[in-house]
Amino acid sequence: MTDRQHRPAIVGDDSGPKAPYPLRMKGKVVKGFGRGSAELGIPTANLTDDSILDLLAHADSGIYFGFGQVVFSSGGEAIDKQVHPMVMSVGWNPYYKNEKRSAEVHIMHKFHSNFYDQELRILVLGYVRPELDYVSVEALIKDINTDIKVSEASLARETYNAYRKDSLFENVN
Ligand code: ADP
Ligand code: RBF
Ligand code: MG
Repeated sequence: MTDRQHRPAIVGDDSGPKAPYPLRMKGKVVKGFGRGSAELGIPTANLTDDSILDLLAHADSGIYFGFGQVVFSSGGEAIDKQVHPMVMSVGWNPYYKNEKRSAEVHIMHKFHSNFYDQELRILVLGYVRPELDYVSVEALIKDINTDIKVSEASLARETYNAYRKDSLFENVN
């Protein structure tokens, strides 16, 4: 259906996030639909339903950008505590015809392992685009990869990058 050729390389006001952003949330990472890595090659962490209630109340369906941090309760990456750029999809996944609105987060970082059951903290700083239906899974993957580039470029501005030090995040160095 949709195959948009032209997309802006950067989104959000240069002077920094505008209301209702920043939106903050934290929750436990739970199992999703098992499609992210398997079909798209892009893992997306799902949060528990209760941790996204506030987000769903403020955010339309669509794609958002910001920063995320996994707070590992134990194990090898426990000392990592890094804050990474992230993209988040909020909605019904029209391409897959889901029956429940959900939020899933792809973090732009190569983790050594899965982090189910760990705490994920998410700071949403802006909106990228509406949720779309696609002719093919390839077209969806192409747009997600553009979302990742657009989000990284948007977050690199100092007015956004400064939010890495937000009080939401633990032990930021
Ligand atoms: P599910 O359907 O259970 O969400 P996915 O195939 O979408 O499964 O994979 C998501 C899981 O992969 C996350 O819950 C997390 O444990 C792990 N993961 C590893 N690296 C990342 C990453 N960079 N971003 C998001 N999740 C990741
Ligand atoms: N699903 C859609 O049906 N339409 C979209 O426009 C869409 N955009 C996405 C953008 C990003 C950045 C991510 C991470 C996911 C997006 N998805 C979209 C969700 C995708 O269908 C989902 O990750 C897989 O179904 C795995 O649950
Ligand atoms: Mg997923």
